[in-house]
Amino acid sequence: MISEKIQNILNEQINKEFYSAYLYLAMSAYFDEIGLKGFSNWTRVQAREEVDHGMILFDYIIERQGKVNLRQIDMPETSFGDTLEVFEKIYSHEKYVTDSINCVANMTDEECDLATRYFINWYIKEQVEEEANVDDVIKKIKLFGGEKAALYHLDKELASREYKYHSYES
Ligand code: OFO
Repeated sequence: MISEKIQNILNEQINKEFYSAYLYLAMSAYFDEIGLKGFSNWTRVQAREEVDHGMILFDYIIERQGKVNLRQIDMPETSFGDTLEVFEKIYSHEKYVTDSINCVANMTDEECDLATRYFINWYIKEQVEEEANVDDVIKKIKLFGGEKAALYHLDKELASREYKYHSYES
């Protein structure tokens, strides 16, 4: 069984993961609106991964005989700037999520909860990957500047991202 402190912080994390999904969906809708289907696809795939992150936490709380407390999800922004601005926003959001995951890890240490410590390691690894993926897109946008042809090709590249469910073990 998990302690109340661990239960609370995991429930907060569920909320952050679902908020992330909302934020990515808002960005996806925006990219669709301005005709960047590839960027829209990339953010939509990311939104689905965020739902998975939330659900893995959800299932873990239940498995550890805790109580899932779903909280209100904040409304995401609905208007955004150019592709660089959006991806810089994504990067800073992911850094915020990384900090939040690190706080969960710290709390598992405080509470001597080794099972949750082991569980949360997957999220630590996942955040490294997410920050790197976003940084990769930012670098490409910066490298090619505002060139329309380059944006067209990057949009095509981002269109190839496919959603696949990855369990927390993999
Ligand atoms: Fe769930 O990793 Fe992004 O926010």
